[in-house]
Amino acid sequence: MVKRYSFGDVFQTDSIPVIPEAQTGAMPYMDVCESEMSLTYQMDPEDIVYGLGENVRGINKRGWIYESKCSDESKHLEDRRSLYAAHNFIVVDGRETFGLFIDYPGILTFDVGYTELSTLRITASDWNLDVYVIEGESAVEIIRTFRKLIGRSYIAPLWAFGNGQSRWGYVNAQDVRDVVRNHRENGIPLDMVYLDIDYMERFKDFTVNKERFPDFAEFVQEMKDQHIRLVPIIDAAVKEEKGYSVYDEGIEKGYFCTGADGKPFVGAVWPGRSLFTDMLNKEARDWFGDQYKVLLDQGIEGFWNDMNEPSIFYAEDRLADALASIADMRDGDQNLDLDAFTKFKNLVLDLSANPEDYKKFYHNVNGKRIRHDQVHNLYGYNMTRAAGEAFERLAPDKRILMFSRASCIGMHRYGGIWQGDNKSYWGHLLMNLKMMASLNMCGFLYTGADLGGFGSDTTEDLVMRWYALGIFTPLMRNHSEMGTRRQEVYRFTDLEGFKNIIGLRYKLLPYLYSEYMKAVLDDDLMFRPLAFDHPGDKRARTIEDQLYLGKELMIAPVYEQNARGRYVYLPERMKMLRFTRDGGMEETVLEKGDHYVEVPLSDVVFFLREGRLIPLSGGGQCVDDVDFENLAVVSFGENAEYEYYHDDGLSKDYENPVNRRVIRA
Ligand code: MIG
Repeated sequence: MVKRYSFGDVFQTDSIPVIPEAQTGAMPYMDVCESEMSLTYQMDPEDIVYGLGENVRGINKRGWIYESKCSDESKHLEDRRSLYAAHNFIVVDGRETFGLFIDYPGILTFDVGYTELSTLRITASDWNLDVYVIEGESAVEIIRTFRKLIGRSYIAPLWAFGNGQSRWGYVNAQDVRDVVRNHRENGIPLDMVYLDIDYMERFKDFTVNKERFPDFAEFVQEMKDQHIRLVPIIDAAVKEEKGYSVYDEGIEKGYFCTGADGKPFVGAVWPGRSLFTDMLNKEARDWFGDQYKVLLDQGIEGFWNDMNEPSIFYAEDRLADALASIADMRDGDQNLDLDAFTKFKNLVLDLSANPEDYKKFYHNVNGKRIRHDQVHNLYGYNMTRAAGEAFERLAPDKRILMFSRASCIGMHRYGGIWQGDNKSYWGHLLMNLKMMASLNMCGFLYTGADLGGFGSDTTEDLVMRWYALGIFTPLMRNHSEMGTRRQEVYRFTDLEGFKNIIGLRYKLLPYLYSEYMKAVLDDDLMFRPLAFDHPGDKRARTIEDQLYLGKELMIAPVYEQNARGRYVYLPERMKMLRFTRDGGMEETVLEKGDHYVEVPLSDVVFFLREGRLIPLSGGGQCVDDVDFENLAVVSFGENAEYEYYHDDGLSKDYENPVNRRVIRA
């Protein structure tokens, strides 16, 4: 059951497609304090608080304070309060079980026992918001009700479940060819190569550098002939440059956000001085979406949207002030004491991602001027919506791959997300796992993290362990930052090991795609905390380093350096499946309880539940190679059966009953 409580003058976010009638009575569960602009709940010691999608820390969000404030947050440190997203949905599970969604485009704080250990307090920056209270028998039921409310999640094409290789630093066609050749020659499956900002003409969206890619359409085709799709990046900001058609047109039509003086607001990003399309203005949004056509026409079928928090390196006027202050300092006393030095240093450090800059520009929503900071969390969402809505117009029968960095709930209907600039830290491998569950709760199913870690130098064992998780995530992509150690798997020593692990992804594809599609179509979770299936099991309620994947499997990746294995808790009897480096598979039945499981670096181990089976394909070098019809099965129990989802993976005939059939042992 869903109840909406409305306060003040609510901005229409379109997070929820069909808005239910507002309630008039008092809100259950939460103490509403309008003067403090907050909602408060006293938590029971046993309560778990789930949700918040993309954010730091655990699956149980208790013990920290989080902010919904889309930020270019490249460190993912434990002391941060937000990452790139604003996912305002939580479930309190315990003495009382209920869900809350705050439909609100500005900055929100979720203090989940930070200020006071047992107090949950949600605070808004102004009191214009809709609060949805969602009730149901269990956390799972509440989440399904919520997911139905927010509308069906974006569906990626089947090929996007292949292995993808990316690096900020593949600058021309030859670099891409080398990546593909190294995979193919070594027998490492590959379906996608991503193009980062260097493919563009001086970082101008919707252009391709002609020296680096002399005939782009031809190159796209050359790659497709090898079963490789190129996936270019699109940045949020548009370069200021007369003669660049996107800039000229946007200026002429008035489609960019404006400053207080009504003139286009200038901030700097990759190309230097840039403008920000008014994604909240429908006409401007349609126009921006139409720009993707240039690349679609050259054979591109997928994109990733970046820097759409939006990330701003510096605002023009702040830079001018900083330079003036530095000039003053230069001319004055250069003996800087602590205070003076701090001030000096911060003049430069505070230029980037300065929240004050979000107060300097405006959107035009149906003729009304709205200051950006009040609707900040809707920007990335509406950039991706621009693309998603355009794809419906430009290629209505085709699935286009789309994922974004910034997001809020609502965007899940138009694209997936990747988990942003993580680092090559072991802790970020574990965070990748945890976030899968929280993101699924908020409607983001096509997701994954940069395998091997984006920032910092990685190591072979970290990359290998990370793949042993990444083969299960819908978005499977190795991506790294310019200047860091190269981390394509063929750069390392144990190629056989990598081949085994990545090869297993392709054997599991019939299962993974099936579970993904069923989760989307049934408003269900693909990845679940153990507690959801064992609400009465106290151990299961605390476990955050193992997850259920669909109804059949439990995964428990190794996430510690030099570990030879790990402890795994089985909330019930299960069959352990071990895939070894020689391509073999071992099956061992384990009883309920704790087990130390050895996991050599190149093995993949996971667990099959009793009475279930999973299909396995024969694998392949690309998704096109995989035979989704002639399947082997692995089962645990005699009467096991499986609901298998299979379609062409390209078109949109999702509801066709022939797509679902039952497989028996
Ligand atoms: O500030 O395009 O998260 O994946 O490689 C860096 C360069 C800008 C951030 C993205 C990252 C990408 C990088 N971009």
